[in-house]
Amino acid sequence: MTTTYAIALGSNRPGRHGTPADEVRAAVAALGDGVRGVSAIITTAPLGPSIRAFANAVVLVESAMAPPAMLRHLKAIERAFGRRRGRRWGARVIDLDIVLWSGGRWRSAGLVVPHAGYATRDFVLRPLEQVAGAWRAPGTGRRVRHLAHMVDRRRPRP
Ligand code: PH2
Ligand code: MG
Ligand code: MG
Repeated sequence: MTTTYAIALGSNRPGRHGTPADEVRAAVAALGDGVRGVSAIITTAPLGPSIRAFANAVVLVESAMAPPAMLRHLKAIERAFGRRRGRRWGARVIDLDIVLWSGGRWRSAGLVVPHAGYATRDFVLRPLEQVAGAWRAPGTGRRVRHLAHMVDRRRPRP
């Protein structure tokens, strides 16, 4: 049986593929055949201690893998891109996070789905809305597009 994952991608450090946006594009390619939808790549202000702006995107990936296997797959891609374990939320060449899964909720060692912070992060919700606006987030009963509009309203405008 195949399931669908929404995977958030982020980069705020150049790597061997080029700029952070190039790293995000290369990571989408590395996700391969299962990719079903790709958002725009947006530039976002860092949340947390990092100084450099992020390139962020979200893709939908169809896969028969269970969440722990998908997590291992994403970590292997991160390592192949030169990601090193470092300070929490430090600058990174690529970050691949499972945000939502069509199977609903999952909880095991080191993995919680839906992603703990996504519902309040505009850098996840804005691209997520582009590929999965009608998806209902478990727990909230709200559609992704509704969550995206809620963070939008909270964001201060110039
Ligand atoms: N990821 C983080 C911490 N802060 N900020 C932005 N703008 N984009 C991210 O992807 C991001 C972040 C932890 O993974
Ligand atoms: Mg992350
Ligand atoms: Mg991560």
